[in-house]
Amino acid sequence: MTEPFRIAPEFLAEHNRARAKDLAADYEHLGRQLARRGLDVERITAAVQRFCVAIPSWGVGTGGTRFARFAGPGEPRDVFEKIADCGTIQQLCRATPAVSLHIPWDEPEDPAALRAAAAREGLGFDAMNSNTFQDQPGQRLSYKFGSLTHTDAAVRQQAIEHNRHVIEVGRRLGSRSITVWIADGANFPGQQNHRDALSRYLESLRAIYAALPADWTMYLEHKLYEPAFYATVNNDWGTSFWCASQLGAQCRCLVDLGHHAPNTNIEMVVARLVQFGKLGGFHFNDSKYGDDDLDSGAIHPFQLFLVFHELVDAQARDPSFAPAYMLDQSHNVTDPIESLIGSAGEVQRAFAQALLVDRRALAELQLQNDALLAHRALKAAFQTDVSPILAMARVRNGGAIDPIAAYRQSGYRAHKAVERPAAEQRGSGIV
Ligand code: PSV
Ligand code: MN
Repeated sequence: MTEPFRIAPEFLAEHNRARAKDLAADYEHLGRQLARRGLDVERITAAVQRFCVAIPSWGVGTGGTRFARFAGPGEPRDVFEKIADCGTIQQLCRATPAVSLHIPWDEPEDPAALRAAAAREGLGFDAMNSNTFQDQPGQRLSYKFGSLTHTDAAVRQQAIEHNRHVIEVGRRLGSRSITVWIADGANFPGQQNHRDALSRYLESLRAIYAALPADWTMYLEHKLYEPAFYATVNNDWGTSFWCASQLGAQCRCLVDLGHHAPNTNIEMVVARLVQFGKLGGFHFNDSKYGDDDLDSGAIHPFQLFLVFHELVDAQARDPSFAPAYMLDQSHNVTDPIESLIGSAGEVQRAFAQALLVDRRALAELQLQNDALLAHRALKAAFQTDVSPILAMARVRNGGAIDPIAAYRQSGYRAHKAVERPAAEQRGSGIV
């Protein structure tokens, strides 16, 4: 059997060589502009070089809606091929060194072999994701009416055991966290007792929490609606915060940007969770109407910047503050690899822009109640084109100056289309 296609280091070096002069000029120009504002471009580039966002294992397969899924050519057919695609993303953008695995969609038969394959790609494992929102083939009891909050203790126990199993798989992969998202809720007023359902949720979470290794974190992911359209048990950050507080120090809240009502002030949700010591991580994506799972920064880049403004503020106050970042998107009409490379770049961009905020000047303007100039202080940072910083950070980390162009020119997808003849449709594409 021939070896699977990989992008050659020489190809990447040539790509960068052809663009190095222009990048140097743009970077130098931006550096001079920033210096006039009292900012050291090298310090910002170094921070961007350290910035990481994890890739979900399900993200490299083409997504779908409840209407259809249009499979792309050369899609990964198993978890090893998914790891290879994640390796390619990391090779080009150098901001995505970890994969967030979904069990059972990407359950490895041999976790040690998967861990070794990931290590060969320079990848580790980020948070594990459990799945009690679907019934799996051969599953004993159904989650149709809930999992961790089900009225039947036997169903709850089955969902608890699944989560404990996910922790065990994660331990063998070198992961140090689990994200729990449940779809439990109600479609009709009267269908569930809201208080009792939440009590059952907490009780089940306690049983999972008890199985957490001492160096692990458990993230609770809230979601306003869908698939439960009337009421979801863990529906908002307040509920999530209360549960995480009840459980203890190893439990924190995870904010998925798509899991809020339209127009929710998400940066304030972030600020509150940070202030209360319970902000654990993010699922980045973008949306126009609901949980659209569009590419990060595609619709609301200013909101993404404002979220990072809070995060950079949090880190300035507490250097140990280090939430877990992951992309959680569904790529329906694009090549998932291109979307993930682009999205990692957009998240990095928001981070870099937030580093440009003159925080001392902003604090002074806030004290003076100068609303207009305070706002403009944020806008000055947001409106700075930090692209040369992002490209320089990538290249210094060993990646591509223009990763999407490099990916297209490499012919990676065409090679995979030959190597990976279309398999039957898999459930893991539809997220
Ligand atoms: C739910 O909408 C969610 O955001 C959760 O993170 C799931 O694990 C993921 O999407 C995939 O369905
Ligand atoms: Mn999510």
